[in-house]
Amino acid sequence: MGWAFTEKFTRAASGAAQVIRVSRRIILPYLLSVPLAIGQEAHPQPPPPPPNARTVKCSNRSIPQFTDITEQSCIKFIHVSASDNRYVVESMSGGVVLIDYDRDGYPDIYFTNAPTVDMAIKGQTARSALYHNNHDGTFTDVTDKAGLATPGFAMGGAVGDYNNDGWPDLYITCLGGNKLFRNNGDGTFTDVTTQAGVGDGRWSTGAAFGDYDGDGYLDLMVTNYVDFHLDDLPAFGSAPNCKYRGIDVQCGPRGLKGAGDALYHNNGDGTFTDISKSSGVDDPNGYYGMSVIFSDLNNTGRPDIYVANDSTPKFLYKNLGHGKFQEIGLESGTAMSEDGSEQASMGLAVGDYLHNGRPSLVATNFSDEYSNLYRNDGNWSFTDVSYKSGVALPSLSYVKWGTAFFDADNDGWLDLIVVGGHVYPQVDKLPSGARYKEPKVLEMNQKDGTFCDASEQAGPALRIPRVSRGLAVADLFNDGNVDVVVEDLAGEAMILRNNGVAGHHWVSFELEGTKSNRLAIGARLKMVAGGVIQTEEIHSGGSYLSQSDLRVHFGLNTTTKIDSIEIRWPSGKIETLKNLDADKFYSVLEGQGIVPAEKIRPAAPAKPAH
Ligand SMILES: [Ca+2]
Ligand SMILES: [Ca+2]
Ligand SMILES: [Ca+2]
Repeated sequence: MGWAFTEKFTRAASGAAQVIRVSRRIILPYLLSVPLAIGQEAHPQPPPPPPNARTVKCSNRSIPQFTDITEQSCIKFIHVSASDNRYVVESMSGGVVLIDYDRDGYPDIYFTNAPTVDMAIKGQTARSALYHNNHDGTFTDVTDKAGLATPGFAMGGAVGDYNNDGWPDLYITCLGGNKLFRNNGDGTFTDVTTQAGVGDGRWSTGAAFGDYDGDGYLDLMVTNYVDFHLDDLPAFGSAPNCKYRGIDVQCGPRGLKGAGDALYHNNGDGTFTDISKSSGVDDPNGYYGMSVIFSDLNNTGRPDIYVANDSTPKFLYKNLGHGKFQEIGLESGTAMSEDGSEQASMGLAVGDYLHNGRPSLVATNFSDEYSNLYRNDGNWSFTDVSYKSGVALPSLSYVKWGTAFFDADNDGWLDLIVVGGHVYPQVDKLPSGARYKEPKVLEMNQKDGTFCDASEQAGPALRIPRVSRGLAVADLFNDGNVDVVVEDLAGEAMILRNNGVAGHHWVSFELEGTKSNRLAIGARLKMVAGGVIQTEEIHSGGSYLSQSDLRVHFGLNTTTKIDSIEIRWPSGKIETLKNLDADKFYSVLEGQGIVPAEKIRPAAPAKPAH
């Protein structure tokens, strides 16, 4: 993708002195890569890890056990998959969306599904599924009543209350037309895509809600992948871009035309306006967009946007206000690998893993391309600490997708999980290297900016090789431990119950905005407890095409008291709560502090008149 880089480089070089410093670092690899880019394989071999890179296994600490409870949970979801993934569109689906659609305080689960190309050409669909959380470790399939079985050739989704009625709505990305489903509050959803004007129609992948202009209504960012049409299919193995280590594979994304991205402004009346171009996030060069997340990366109260692009540089959009964004991926150090290579980025995580009050960024990448941990040093400067922190090496050989920062052991420091699974089933024919099915990796925060690898100490379920894609986290059973939900492209979905670490405390907050958007997406929480300050933000989107719980969970280690928690609402209002007990779920209403849970939940809709 030399062309893509040229444009990026030109833009960067015309900037400030700081930009030139960054550029110099990448001139050399860029020049070297130009001749290779012509006729290169789908995924050129990236440079090996630095000689001092090493994996530190966790020791002298309790590692929480993750138990596969899928069978007992009565979740029987299996994603449709092709046996040989002859087309790139058959390799990418499988987003997990956690949505407490009935607002009973327990997260429910939506799994996206997509047909094979053969099925789609014949007009056949694949059934996505909504599972209601029964509070007792089991779930009930409520898809048909909800009306969410066949949104389309579905990829992933995001949750937001776009009309501020208190019922979380569902946006589903698809190939050839996305869907916005309004939650009616009675277990049913209505497809409002057309009146809302958010269908897009391209091959959409990532989606995230965020109120970028602070007007109290959630706007919507959508990333698009490849300009792909079922009636014009690229032939399997037909070009250099359709080869991997010498074997024939699906074509793409390299060699295929990319698709731009979209930002929709919420007009507050149930409609949206496409402001992609005027806001500067339309991606005119068509990078291969995957996941997207809103996060206020410089603590100004204005959410910025980070986009993972496959095989092209990632975008960091700084929110300038007045509906304008500036793309500063390269200048900020968050676009590429440390050596200046484009990476095939799939998933994203955001978290204050260092307790420095700033959200740092993780991007998951292809096999042999390390996952990036970009440490947020403030002032739009990020440092790639991927190898130094111990994050990169344990998952290096896998194709990495869904990911999340979450406090797995409730010690007050964010840990990191990532799921793997190759795109090409054909790699199993190769004598060595990556396999189609790959395990998961769990890395525990060592409180000093580094992580240790706990993948082999957290129970056997994590190490079973699978073809995973989406991942979302939530305390599914309200026991104080954050669980993990994974969707596989090929095979069954997986519920991993976190058994926690004894003696470690926690606290959880569910927020409702009044002036702010009602689900308080974008709210920032700063907690002082046990001598440390933790910060969190409420996010829509992220991971790989997935949505985690909107409640904010903090681990507290052995502390049982919270000194203070400061909430910066998306409206800009600051609210501080003091002296709270641990091991509780708190409901907070903007401007009124802690309230009973019923007070932040919407009333059931009136039964329609007969
Ligand atoms: Ca629920
Ligand atoms: Ca807005
Ligand atoms: Ca931890």
